[in-house]
Amino acid sequence: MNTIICGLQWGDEGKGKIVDYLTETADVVARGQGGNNAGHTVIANDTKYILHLVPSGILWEGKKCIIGNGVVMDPVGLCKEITNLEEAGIPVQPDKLLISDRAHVVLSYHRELDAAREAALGKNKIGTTKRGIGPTYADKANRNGLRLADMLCEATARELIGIRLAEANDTLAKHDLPTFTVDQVWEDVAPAIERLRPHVTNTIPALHKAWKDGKTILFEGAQGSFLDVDFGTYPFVTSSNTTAGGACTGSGLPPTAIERVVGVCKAYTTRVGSGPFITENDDISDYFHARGMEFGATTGRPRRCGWLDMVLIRYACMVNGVTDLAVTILDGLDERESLQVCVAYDIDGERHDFPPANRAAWDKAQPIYEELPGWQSDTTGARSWDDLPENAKAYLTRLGELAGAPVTYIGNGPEREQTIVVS
Ligand code: 2SA
Ligand code: MG
Repeated sequence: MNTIICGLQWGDEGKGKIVDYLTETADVVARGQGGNNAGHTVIANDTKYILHLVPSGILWEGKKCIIGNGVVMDPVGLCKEITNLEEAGIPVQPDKLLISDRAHVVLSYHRELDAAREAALGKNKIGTTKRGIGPTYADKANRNGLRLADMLCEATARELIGIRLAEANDTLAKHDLPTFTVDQVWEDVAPAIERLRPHVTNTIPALHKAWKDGKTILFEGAQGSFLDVDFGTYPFVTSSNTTAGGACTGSGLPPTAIERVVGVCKAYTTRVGSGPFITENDDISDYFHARGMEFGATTGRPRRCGWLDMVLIRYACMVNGVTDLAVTILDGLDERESLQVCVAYDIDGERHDFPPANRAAWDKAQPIYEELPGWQSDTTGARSWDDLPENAKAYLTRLGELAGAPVTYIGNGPEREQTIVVS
């Protein structure tokens, strides 16, 4: 079944692990949005891999990986990632990793512009990963971006970079930041472009052929639904559509090809970067950080942590059309005595079942909690639904009810085997 996997919270839901699990039965694994702001942690054969741009399918033999047109691709970052994989004994041949010639390219000035904007915003900053994601998508929408196809011809690339730099340098100079010459930008990226050239192709016919040949295609979402530029906690979002629709616009595979949407959420909530987080809780944050858990996979930043927020997940299930839920890091709650689940928000004394749009309402929203008993036992060894403690089953059942979608997968540890399928 052609499947989209998407995050239902603010990213870091453990999508990498679920993608890796579902890859066993897939032929093609594709990315349709985001860039190397993503950090997907996968543990396979006792080795921990952190992937940023390369789809997790690379860790399997005989799977095709596609970086689609909707991705913003940092050529230098991608080359580093490929080198790391090859050094770890994972081959990345051109026919194993195809990169869309329509993907927009992140260049050095995008990273600078990202940092400049964050600095200018001061206390109102978004908390971006400073990977140049926002400025690259902005250029795409503004029609002055560079696509990978343009980068394959030095003369075209230099000309387009020159046009863009005329404006970008003004902005950088205004912030007292160093400006760029065309030579600098080109030379920074040229070796990476040469390295990637054999991978670059029109990925759309390849994807359609796979579909028509009855192959199974898996879309690996990056970030989460509440970082979606349309559906998220705007403006504290990333610049792409992280929800299910983004997989189609970001790859050229139509919605009619999609048969299943797996929504991934943690058994609690985390967020990295600024913006509203109604169930945030210092005690939970300290608890995870003390265990070395919940640090950003790309930037190492400590993630903010809190209770499960079903207002978010309910809405994300609607927007993504979730057919199956995957609940990860259930074991993260193993030691808790009692658990809070946010079922609605109170805003000015009124109950809200869905997230608000306006910023003042987010500032005023208070969680309405339902308390559930913890299970206070180790779930990491469970291999089936029946192995789980009763209170854990009750927690997951309530989660599914509130979400309006069935819990099909449960993650109870980082290893591939620690994935329970609920039949
Ligand atoms: P950006 O860089 O423009 O996309 O940042 C905008 C917001 O999106 C958030 N964002 C993320 N949130 C969670 N995980 C992400 N990936 C890394 C990870 C992040 C890290 O897996 O941990 O290592 O810090 C990710 N990427 C973007 C970001 O925090 C901003 O709130
Ligand atoms: Mg991550």
